[in-house]
Amino acid sequence: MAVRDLFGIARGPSLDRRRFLLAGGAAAACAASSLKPSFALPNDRELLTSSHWGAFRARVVDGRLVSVAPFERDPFPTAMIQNFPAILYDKSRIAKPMARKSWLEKREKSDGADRGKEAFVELDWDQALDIAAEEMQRVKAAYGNESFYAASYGWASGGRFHACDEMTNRLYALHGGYVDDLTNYSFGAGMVLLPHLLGSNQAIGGPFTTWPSLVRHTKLIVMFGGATFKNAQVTWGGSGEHTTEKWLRQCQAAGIEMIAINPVREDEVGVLGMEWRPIRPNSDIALMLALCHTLLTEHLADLAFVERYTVGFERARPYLLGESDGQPKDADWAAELTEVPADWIRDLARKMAARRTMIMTAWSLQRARYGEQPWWGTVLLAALLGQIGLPGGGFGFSYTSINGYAFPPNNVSVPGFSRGRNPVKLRIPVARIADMLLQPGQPFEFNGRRMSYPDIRMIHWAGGNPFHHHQDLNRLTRAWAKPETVIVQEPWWTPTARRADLVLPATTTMERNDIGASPRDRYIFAMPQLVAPVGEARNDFDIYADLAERLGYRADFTENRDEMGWLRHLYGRARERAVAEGLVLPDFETFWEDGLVVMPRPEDQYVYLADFRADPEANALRTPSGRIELFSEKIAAMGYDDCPGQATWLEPEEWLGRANEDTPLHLISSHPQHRLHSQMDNGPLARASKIQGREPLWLHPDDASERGLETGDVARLFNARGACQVGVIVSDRVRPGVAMIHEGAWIDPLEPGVPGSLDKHGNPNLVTWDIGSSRLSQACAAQSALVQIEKTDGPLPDITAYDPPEVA
Ligand code: PGD
Repeated sequence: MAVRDLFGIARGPSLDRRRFLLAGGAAAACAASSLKPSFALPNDRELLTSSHWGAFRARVVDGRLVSVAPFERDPFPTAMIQNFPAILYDKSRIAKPMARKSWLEKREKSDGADRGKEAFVELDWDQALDIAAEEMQRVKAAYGNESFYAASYGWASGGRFHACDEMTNRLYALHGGYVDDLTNYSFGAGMVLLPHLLGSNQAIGGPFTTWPSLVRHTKLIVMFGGATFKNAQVTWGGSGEHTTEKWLRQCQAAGIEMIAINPVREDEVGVLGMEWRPIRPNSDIALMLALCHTLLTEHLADLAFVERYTVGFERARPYLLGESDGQPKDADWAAELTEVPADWIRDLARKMAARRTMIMTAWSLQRARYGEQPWWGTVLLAALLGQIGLPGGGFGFSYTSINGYAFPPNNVSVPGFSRGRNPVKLRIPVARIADMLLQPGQPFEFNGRRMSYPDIRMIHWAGGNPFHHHQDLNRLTRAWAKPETVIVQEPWWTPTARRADLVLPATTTMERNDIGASPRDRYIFAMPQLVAPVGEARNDFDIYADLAERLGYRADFTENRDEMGWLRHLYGRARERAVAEGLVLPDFETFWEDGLVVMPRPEDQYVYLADFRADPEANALRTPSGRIELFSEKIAAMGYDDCPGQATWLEPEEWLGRANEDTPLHLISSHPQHRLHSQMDNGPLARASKIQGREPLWLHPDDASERGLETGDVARLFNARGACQVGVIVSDRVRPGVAMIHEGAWIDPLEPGVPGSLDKHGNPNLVTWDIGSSRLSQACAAQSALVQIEKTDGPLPDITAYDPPEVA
C-alpha cells in the first residue's frame, strides 16, 4: 500500500512504494506488515520510523539494524540519525539489571556518598523488581509520599506512548503520590514571566507569526541570540520535515535583512549573509533598553500603540529616561555594558522603526542570571515599535530554538500516555533539585509564593540525565549522596545510571512499537519495532507494569492494555479528535500498514496577537489588565530585587563586567551540533568531533595566544566550583573574553563519585553556577559563569565515559 496522503497533498514520486524496496532485498515494505512484528520476517527489510531527530528508514538485516536513510520528504534531515545503528549496540548499553554492591547488602544503611564509586552486582529481573517494590513500600511506610522524587525530568526518547517520564509519574501517582517539578531547563524563566506580561505562553509554544508571514511582509529580523540550524535539528516527538533551515533560507531569498546579536558567530551568519554583532554575554537587556531609549527620545516610538494596547509604560518610561535613577538608558550607557557601538545602536533603533521588523529572542538568553530581563525587554521594545499583531512584525521566542515552531498546531493531536492524578501537591522548580536535596525543610520563593523543600528519601528517574543537565555537578554529587535509594531506568550507562543504587535497563525507540507525532509536524508515524531488545533491556511500560503488579495496582497502571492495545487506543482517540475537526483518519490497521498519515498543511499566514490588535476589548489578554503589561504590579508586589516590576538592567554576579584575574572569561554552554543534550554523546558523530577525546571549546585567538594555546591542544577549564578537560579550537567565531562549549558530554571524573574531581571529558556543568535566575522563576542560569582556562601538558588520562562500570 502506498503512503496515504489524506488530504489531497500530491504524492511525490519518491513516495512511491517501489522506491522503498531495497536493491536485492527480499521483501521490503514501508512499514511493518504485521501488528506484532515477528523476527521471522524477511531477513532484509526496510522500515519507516520516527525520532526526536526526524523520521528515517531503517534497514534491518538478520534482525540487526544495519543502516538508516533519511525520510525522503524531509528537506533538511539531520546527520545525527546516522548514529542509530552504532548507539543501539554500543558497549555502553546496560546489559542486565544491576545494583550498587554495598547498597544491595545494606540498603538504606549504605553510604550514599559511595554512589558512582562502587562496583555493581548483576541481578535477574525478578530480583530487581522485587527490590524496587520493597523500596517503594518501605520508603512510603517510613516517610510518606512526600519523600519520593519521581518528576523524572528529561527529553527521553519516545513516541506518544513510550514516554517514560509520564510512566514514572503515573506509577508513583498510583503509589500515593510523589514530589513533582515545575517549569523546565529550556525556558523556565520565560515561562514564568510571560503569563504576567502577555497572559499566556503562546509566544514560546506558539502559534506565533508564521515563517510564510515573515517571508511575505518582514523587512528586518533582529535576532537576539542569533539563529542556529543546529538547534533546529530536533523536535520533541519528532518531525517528518525539518523546516526551520528552509524558512531561514527563504527569508534570505526574500531579501530580508537579518542581524545576529550573539557573542558567537554561528554557521548561519555566513550561510545566510547575516550581519554579526558580537555582544558581551548577559548584556542584551542593556541593548534593548537603549533601543527603547532612542525610539523614545527621537520620537520614533509608537505611543498610540502603547496607549491602546499596553499598561504600565508611565512606570517604565522614567527608568528608561533616567528620571528615576539618574541614569538614562541611552546608547552610550549601553555601549559600555554591551561593547556594541553607540552609533550602531541608534542606527538600529531607527532602522527597526522604519521597517517591518520581527524580533526573535532565543531561549538561551533567559537561561542566565536575571534571565527574565531580556525577554521582558523584547516585549517592551516590540511594544514601542508598535508592530505587534501586524503581519511579519512583533516578536517571538522559539523560532530557531527547536524545529517546527511558528506554525499553528495540527488540527489533530495524538494523545499521549496519561500521568494520572498526583495526590501530592508539592512541586519544586526543576532546576532547584540540589537545593531540595541539600536543604530539606528550608523555605524558598517562587513566583510570589513562599514554599519549602521536602525531605527526599528516594529518587526514581527514567528518561533524563541530571548528571549532565544540572549546573554545578560537584554540588549535585554532594546532594545526590543524601537519599536512601536511587533507581535509574536507562538504555545506556550514562553518568546518572552510574550513580544509581538500582539500574534497570530500558529499551530504546528502536526496540519497541510506538506512534510518533508532534503538534508541530504534519505527520503521524507508525514507529514499528525494528529489532529485538538488546541484552535484557525491557520497555519502561513493562517494567512499571510488573512493578505495579507487585504493588497491587497493575490494572490501574495498564488499564488492561498491552503495548499494541495502547497504540490502538491512542490512535483511536486521535481519530475521534479528527472527526471533531471534520477530518477522517484511516483505521489503525491501515495506518500501521502504511506507516504514516499526512495531515493538512496548517494555516500559513497566522499572525500572533492580530486578534488582540483588531479588538483589544473583545480579545483581551489574560493579564490582570487585559493588556500587555510593560510594568507588572503583580510582580512588583512580590518585592523581588532580582526581578522588579519592569524590564531592568541588573548586573549579573558573573559576567565580563565583573571578570577578574582568577576568572577572566565568560563561558557560554550552547546546545550541541552532534547530539541532543547528552543523547548520542556515545555515537560516532559526537565522538569524531572531540579533540584528543575531549569536548571542543572555542576560544578567541587573542585569549588563546595569551595562554599559549593552539587548536588541538587540551586545556583545563576551571573556576572555584570545579574543573574539566577540554579540547581547544582557536577561532575568531567567538568574541574576545568568551569561551564556547557545547553541553552534554558524559562526565568522566578522574575519581568517580568524588566531588571536586577533574572531569576528563569536558562537561561545562562542572563550572556553571547552581543558582536560580531570580526568585520569580528559580530557573536554570547556566549561561552566567566566569571561568579560567590553562594549557594541559603531559600525558592525558584515558577517556572511560562510555565503558561500563565494574561488575562485581
Ligand atoms: P538528555 O541527554 O536528553 O538530557 O537534559 P536531559 O536530561 O533532558 O537526557 C535524556 C536521557 O533519557 C538520556 O540519558 C537517554 O539515554 C534517556 N532515554 C532516552 N530514551 C529513553 C527511554 O525510552 N527510556 C528511558 N528509561 N530512558 C531513555 C536536557 C536539559 O539540559 C535541557 S532541556 C536544557 S534546555 C538545559 N540546557 C543546558 C545548557 O544550555 N547549558 C548547560 N550548561 N546545561 C544545560 N542543561 C539543560
